[in-house]
Amino acid sequence: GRSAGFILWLTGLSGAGKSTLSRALRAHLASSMPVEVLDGDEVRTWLSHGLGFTREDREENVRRIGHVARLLAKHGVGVIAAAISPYANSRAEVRRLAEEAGIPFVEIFVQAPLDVLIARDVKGLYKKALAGELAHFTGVSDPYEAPDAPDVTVRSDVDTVEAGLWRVLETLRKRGLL
Ligand code: GGZ
Repeated sequence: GRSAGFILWLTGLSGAGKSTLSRALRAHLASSMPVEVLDGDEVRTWLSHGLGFTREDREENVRRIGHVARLLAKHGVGVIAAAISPYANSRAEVRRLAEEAGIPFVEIFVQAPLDVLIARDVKGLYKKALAGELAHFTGVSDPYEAPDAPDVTVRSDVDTVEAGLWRVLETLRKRGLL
């Protein structure tokens, strides 16, 4: 195994499959290095407790996740950060800070068409948002700026979890991170 850490940054809409891909990546990487998952949903219970979904709060949430990710990666952890992170400039900032610290940063766009997410709606959040009961809901009543040039794109409506996993691993191998 290799000792250098890195940050895998998963961005995408709610329900697109970021958490599922994170778990698959963690299971795969854990045999060769220490791994930590920073999931937006969980981070908001502790690290970002009290933050909401305004632009300002989302940017703050992303900054905090980025900071902890750098601290961990600096010590050899393979960090998997999964947050909607809807704003391109926030993602660019976390990338810049990581790269300035010499930490490899891989942006992974977990993509699925909105109509598929609305049809799935595991948590019933899209239904609420579409009914006007949830303000600032990403993709419905709040913006999502899709990445222009992600390092990897995983289509969760087309690819299996396995296929998505292999696509990410292939990129990590090419970058010499595995
Ligand atoms: C988007 C929301 C919202 C609003 C609650 N907009 O799919 P989930 O349920 O389990 O994960 C989503 C999570 C989004 O938190 P993040 O930290 O990933 O967002 S960000 O990066 O923008 O800071 C969703 C739930 O919280 N959720 N309200 N209004 N998602």
